[in-house]
Amino acid sequence: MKIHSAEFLLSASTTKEFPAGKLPEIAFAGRSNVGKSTLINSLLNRKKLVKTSATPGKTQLINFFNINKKFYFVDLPGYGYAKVPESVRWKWQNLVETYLSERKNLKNVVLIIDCRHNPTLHDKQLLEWLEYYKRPSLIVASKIDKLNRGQVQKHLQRIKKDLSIESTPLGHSSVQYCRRDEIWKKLAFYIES
Ligand SMILES: Nc1nc2c(ncn2[C@@H]2O[C@H](COP(=O)(O)OP(=O)(O)O)[C@@H](O)[C@H]2O)c(=O)[nH]1
Ligand SMILES: [Mg+2]
Repeated sequence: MKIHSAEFLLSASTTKEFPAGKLPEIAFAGRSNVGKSTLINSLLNRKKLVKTSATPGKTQLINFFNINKKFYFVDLPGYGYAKVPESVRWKWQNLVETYLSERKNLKNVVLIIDCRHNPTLHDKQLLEWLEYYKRPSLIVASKIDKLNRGQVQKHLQRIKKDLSIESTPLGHSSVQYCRRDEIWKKLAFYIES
């Protein structure tokens, strides 16, 4: 995909703030700190369009980015961060669940899992949820540069088995920029369909 423009549009804290119009959307979901914002930057070839953070739990809003004035990338707040107060967590969950279940523009949800760890209960619940709402998803295993070459396949197969999914997750590293073309090819299909 050739990126001509990539601009931050808005941060939504309520459903009323979601952008109007019909542009297709690709959302990025996963545990806090798994590499959602980094993957977006890596796909767009931008270093700092989306703020990344070594401190987990920073993004509490749904952030929309307008790409090529043709579609949106949507950075969802990360889940599973223990230090967030219950009341705040409930609010995010509500916002994200409404977005995922009702948003007509949403074409695909990229679920990101850290390749080094087993998928969490939250990851599994989200996937079941997406299946229930018949939302197509793409599983990306992040940070594969943290594993030895020989270990990568083993870890990808373990994630596949653990999530009971049909295709092997795509392993990605924002350090080595690997498999970006493959991820784009899959996403382009949903953006264009
Ligand atoms: N080595 C390595 N570090 C990564 C990779 N992706 C993300 N990170 C780091 O992981 C941390 C969290 O990334 P971020 O994108 O902010 O996670 P988010 O909370 O899911 O949006 C940051 O310190 C990133 O630099 C990757 O592919 N390889
Ligand atoms: Mg983030």
